[in-house]
Amino acid sequence: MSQWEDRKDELIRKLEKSKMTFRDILAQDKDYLVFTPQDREELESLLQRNDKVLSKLKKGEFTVAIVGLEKAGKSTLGNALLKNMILPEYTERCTYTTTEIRAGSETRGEIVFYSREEFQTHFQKMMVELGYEGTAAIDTPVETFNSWWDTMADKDRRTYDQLNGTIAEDVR
Ligand SMILES: Nc1nc2c(ncn2[C@@H]2O[C@H](COP(=O)(O)OP(=O)(O)OP(=O)(O)O)[C@@H](O)[C@H]2O)c(=O)[nH]1
Ligand SMILES: [Mg+2]
Repeated sequence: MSQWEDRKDELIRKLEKSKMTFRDILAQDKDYLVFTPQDREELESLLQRNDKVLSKLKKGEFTVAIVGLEKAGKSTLGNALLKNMILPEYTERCTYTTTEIRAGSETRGEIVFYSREEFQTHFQKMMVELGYEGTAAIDTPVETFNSWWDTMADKDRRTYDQLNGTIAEDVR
């Protein structure tokens, strides 16, 4: 741990030093003798990225992304890393959405809901992925969906088998 802290402090020092150096050079090069406006723009964007890393390092923040196919064990791995049971784990698809966990002083959760329009757009996108060519409404009864989806089994068995337990299940 102390080794990590030492390396972190060293990186903070280096990043701060390079930031000051570039800021100084840019301030003195008012007439674009050293850097062209394009160079300057590139440097500015690098400095902004530098600032982001610096502020994360100073706060001791870092991001771990867990990405994988459905039911791959992402939530289980996340819970193991957190040594807690925060994320729902199940034998079937269950998380359905991107989840973000941040360290904080209190334990709390924030749920962001789709608006009806956003949900409709999302739903339409899933229907297109299933091969539906028309406009799909979210309040269509599930039986109507099931009879249409059954016809897809004859048309393209491979896609049907592939998506039946995933996107089709989400639509249901
Ligand atoms: N055998 C085995 N099963 C695992 C392992 N990791 C997770 N599982 C099981 O796999 C199932 C799915 O795990 P989840 O963690 O819910 O998977 P997920 O990727 O978060 O799933 P979604 O968020 O729904 O896409 C659960 O029943 C877990 O208990 C593992 O390393 N080995
Ligand atoms: Mg999950």
